[in-house]
Amino acid sequence: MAEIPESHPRRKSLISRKTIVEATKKGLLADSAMIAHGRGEAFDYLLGEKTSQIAKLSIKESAARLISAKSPVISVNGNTAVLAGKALIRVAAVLQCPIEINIYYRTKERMKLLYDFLELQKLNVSKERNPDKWKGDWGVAVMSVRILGREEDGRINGLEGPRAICSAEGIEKADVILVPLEDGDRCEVLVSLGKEVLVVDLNPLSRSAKMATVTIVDEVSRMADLLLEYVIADSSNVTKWNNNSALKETLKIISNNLDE
Ligand code: PTJ
Repeated sequence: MAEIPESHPRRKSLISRKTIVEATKKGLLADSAMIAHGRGEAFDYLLGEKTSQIAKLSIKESAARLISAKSPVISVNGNTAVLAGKALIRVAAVLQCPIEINIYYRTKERMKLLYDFLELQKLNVSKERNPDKWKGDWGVAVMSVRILGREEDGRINGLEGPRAICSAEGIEKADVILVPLEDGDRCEVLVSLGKEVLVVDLNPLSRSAKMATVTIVDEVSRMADLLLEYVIADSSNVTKWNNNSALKETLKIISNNLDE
């Protein structure tokens, strides 16, 4: 694929597309990953391709809930792993929580490819300098993040078939779950099991966006970088989050963009 010039106005979006195309060729992603990505891009365009004030608040709220959780977990699917895997490993290292690979289109081959991909990313992240304002031994913190998912020893009660499979030490045990690009049914069941579900989805009208405890309507890699800042800042101030009104606020941004 041709080099993308530094000056290209849509450089970031073109790089993400390239990442998705290359990961597809390697077998990491679902067949429909590009369709899902395209839908996300369309919503991001409507939102001005930037993190809104209300999205920042929802990320801050999610950071607080993850920090305050007894057993937090970060669930990643194919698209999330390739677009934001490194950033989410950094978040998991600061929180000292596991990452669980949990994919909608589950095959043993994809689970193994994603596991190897994330273990390699972990090694790369462990060699980075400490993130801004974080104190401690970064290499040790990163390498102690467990990548779960392949054990398949847990179940999500209330779901049938492969989508119920999870890790006993991860999603099954968790009280707070960050799940980017989640499907509506699973989100609903996880909430009904009493778990706090923090969803990342650029579509403010998706079923998961409406079902979640906190919905972050933002692009997953942008939000992951900001989430890292907030978990390091240790803002553990959980509020009575009104998700419905946050979603309405987001829809207003889309319609107000018409007037700009
Ligand atoms: O890896 P798997 O097997 O778990 O499959 C992953 C996909 C994403 C293919 C699967 O979960 C799927 O089909 O998802 P949907 O139902 O198409 O939903 C994807 C949602 O994520 C849509 O509402 C998109 O707007 C949103 N989305 C797509 N890309 C991004 C995004 N949200 C945030 N950041 C993105 N980069």
